[in-house]
Amino acid sequence: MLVLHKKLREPAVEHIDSAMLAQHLREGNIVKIQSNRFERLLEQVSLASLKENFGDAPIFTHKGKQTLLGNLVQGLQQNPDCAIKTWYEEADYDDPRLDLYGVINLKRLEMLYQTLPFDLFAQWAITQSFLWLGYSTGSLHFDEIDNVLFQVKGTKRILLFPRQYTDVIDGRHRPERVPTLGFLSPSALKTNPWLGAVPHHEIVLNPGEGLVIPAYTYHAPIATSYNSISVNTFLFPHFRSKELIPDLSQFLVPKTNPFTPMFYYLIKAASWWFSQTGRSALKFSLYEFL
Ligand SMILES: O=C(O)CCC(=O)C(=O)O
Repeated sequence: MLVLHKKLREPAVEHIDSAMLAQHLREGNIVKIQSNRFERLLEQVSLASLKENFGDAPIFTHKGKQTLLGNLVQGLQQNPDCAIKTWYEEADYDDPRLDLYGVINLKRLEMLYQTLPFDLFAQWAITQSFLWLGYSTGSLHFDEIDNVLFQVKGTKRILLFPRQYTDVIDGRHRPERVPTLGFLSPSALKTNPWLGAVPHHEIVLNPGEGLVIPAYTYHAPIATSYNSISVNTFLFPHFRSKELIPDLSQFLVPKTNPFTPMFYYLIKAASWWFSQTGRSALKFSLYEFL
């Protein structure tokens, strides 16, 4: 008989510097952090200020539609009480929150991009930062890249499986046969019982708190307030900058993730193109690499 829903303790909050961040990522540690380096972002960002200063910016919703950031903020302000589901309840793909959940590369919001703590990330070859707005749906996935997720406004609950369980669960970017929402519901556990059997963290993020999420760690963030705004930064290590072509291991090892290959030179070229033209040249799924 499998042991269901084994919860790990919430990690203690740490104040980290760049060296500690690198160490945690090397060791694959999930760490809750507090850092005053994000203070300018905390001061400057709210739903109202985003609408006022960046209302015309193009943002992608979780259903893959492009809309204006101002419209998404308005949708959130008009729907502040969407029922919050957990990973344990049945849910369906018509959930209205999928339309009220968007992501945008922070470079499109230049003024905010400049407030990022670049010294914290100085030892990585490339960083890409994204702003997550609204009702994060709690869908389960991992990224192939190390990540720091920082809560700017509102609250978020994140479920994470330590990455030694990644292959046990499935090993793909999004586990197959697992619903986008409610992946710990009784029906979902019938299709993938490992999700209920392996231990996980449930971590609450309040404004000013962040999470270190090592590459390949399955995680599922749920926004627990309509005004949730987070900024994450993907950290591309120097050793991968030698790659001239996408990571071919994804084709050799069928279980790795085909959706987030490392294209070091393509990302470099896309960044240059964006700096010259203001236009994007590289997009995977909802992510524009700028
Ligand atoms: O906060 C969110 O809604 C999604 C963030 C996320 O999945 C990530 O940073 O990898």
